[in-house]
Amino acid sequence: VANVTKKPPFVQGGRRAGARPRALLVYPPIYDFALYDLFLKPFALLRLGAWLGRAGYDVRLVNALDYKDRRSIATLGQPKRERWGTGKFFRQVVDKPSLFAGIERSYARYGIVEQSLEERIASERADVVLVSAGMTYWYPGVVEAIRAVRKYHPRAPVLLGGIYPTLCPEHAREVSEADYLVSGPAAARLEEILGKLSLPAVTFNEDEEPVLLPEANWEAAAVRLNRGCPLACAYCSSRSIEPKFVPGNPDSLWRTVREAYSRYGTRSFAFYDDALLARKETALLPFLESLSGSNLPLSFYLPNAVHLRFLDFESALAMKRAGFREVRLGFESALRDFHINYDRKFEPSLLADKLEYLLQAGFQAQEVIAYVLAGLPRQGVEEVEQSIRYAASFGIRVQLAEYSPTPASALWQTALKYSCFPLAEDPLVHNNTIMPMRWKGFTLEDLQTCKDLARSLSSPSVHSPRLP
Ligand code: B12
Ligand code: SF4
Repeated sequence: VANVTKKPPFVQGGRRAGARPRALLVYPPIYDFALYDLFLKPFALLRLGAWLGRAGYDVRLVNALDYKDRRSIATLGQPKRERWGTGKFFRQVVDKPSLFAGIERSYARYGIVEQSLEERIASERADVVLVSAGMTYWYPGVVEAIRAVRKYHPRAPVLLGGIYPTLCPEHAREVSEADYLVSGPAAARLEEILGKLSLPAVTFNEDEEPVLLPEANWEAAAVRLNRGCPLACAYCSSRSIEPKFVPGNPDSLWRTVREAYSRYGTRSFAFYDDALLARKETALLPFLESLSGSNLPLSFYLPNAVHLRFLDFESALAMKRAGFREVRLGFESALRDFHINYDRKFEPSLLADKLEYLLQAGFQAQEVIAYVLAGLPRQGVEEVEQSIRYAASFGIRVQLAEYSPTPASALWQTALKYSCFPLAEDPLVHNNTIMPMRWKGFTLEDLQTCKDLARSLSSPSVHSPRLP
């Protein structure tokens, strides 16, 4: 009898028929002048992972920003970390791209060493690979990750989504080497792509439930309650990333938090919301109420800041009781005209009342941080100095948020007109460290002076403030 070896029927990517499809999520390394881990997590991928997992996919994550990788520790040393989950990443100084030739700062690759990244990718199997990209100017890490995937999984289709392909789709099409780009929300496009690849359709969930994987939950996790933002500030791209504001489901967030705590002991949670306080009566407040009855030892952080206009005493008190360790506020400027021109966010004279709510609720002044926006097109340094002095005069901490021009924001055309960098050609120069909108009225040296001023004035003493 002839020895017939019967080949198993294969579908896409060499997967045996009937076997669970394998989805590999890849969070790339980052190239930048500086990078601090203020709760930087692959949130979008984890959310997609939940959809894929529910549809029967075997979901695996390769996180290039892992800070516990053994080989990287042996080569580069252990990065300094804080117990609540912030800190440094592995860092290797690399050659600067030629566009940055005149910039006197070192440029670095952040993340696990290349050999570890490749080994992790090689050790996984994949029927489909999903890569997500953060800032537009972080695309070099995306290209590196996709090349590594290609090397070990030449037949696996690679999908790229997130901020970079959403805000710079043409550039991403030319440069990224991905097979499929997803700009903006994933649901419809993902369905279409998976269909084309003869892979099972995913099970969408409107709620912001991420898949819970151990390495995304060490010490800290990112969560999101509401999607999008009801405002449309001229310097922000939120609307093109998520076209409408969708208030979240407090029960679903509570499930996620409880599950992360019981499975992995996660105690710190950072909100990725654009507008956490918007529609708080049906979203944040009920969530905080569920929490306060639970007595779990949890801490909450707001790396993205909240809207001053939506803050009241009730929400301040509920946040304090629930374990918010700090409150970051999107203050931006003390000048009324700034808000009239750019964001209509709030009346700056309201800061005093809003801070009073926070202090009465039990927050210390040093636990309150006001972001002041610096480096907008043709913004003068005096305006930023005034805003720093004004916010700091309440005794709270002040931090600069350095402007990064983003395509699809209302200020983009003005930014193109005044920038001395090729913003439209290469997203690398969206990087706020180089101060893309510098001009004689606000130089790099002025920016440093503002940063020093903010640092020196961020002391706990409380004075009676006066608007400039
Ligand atoms: C959370 C956040 C942060 C966090 C984490 C950053 C990060 N990238 O993870 C922190 C606080 C660290 C941060 C910091 C800053 N941020 Co920020 N941040 C955000 C925010 C609010 C969310 C980003 C995020 O992770 N979203 C998760 C998204 C991607 O998930 P999602 O919506 O579920 O994704 C959907 C789709 O995108 C898609 N998708 C996503 N990935 C993938 C992958 C695949 C394969 C597929 C198929 C689909 C897909 O599917 C999902 C479901 O539909 C955005 C604004 C926004 N609304 O997005 C700004 C934003 C990214 N930040 C911005 C800026 C300017 C900054 C700062 C420079 C601010 C400052 N001046 O200091 C700093 C710099 C960061 C640094 N150097 O460390 C800009 C981007 C600038 C740029 N050039 O790219 C944004 C867009 C805000 C803006 N101004 O418009 N930020
Ligand atoms: S800057 Fe903040 S308030 Fe303004 S549109 Fe963006 S997310 Fe909304």
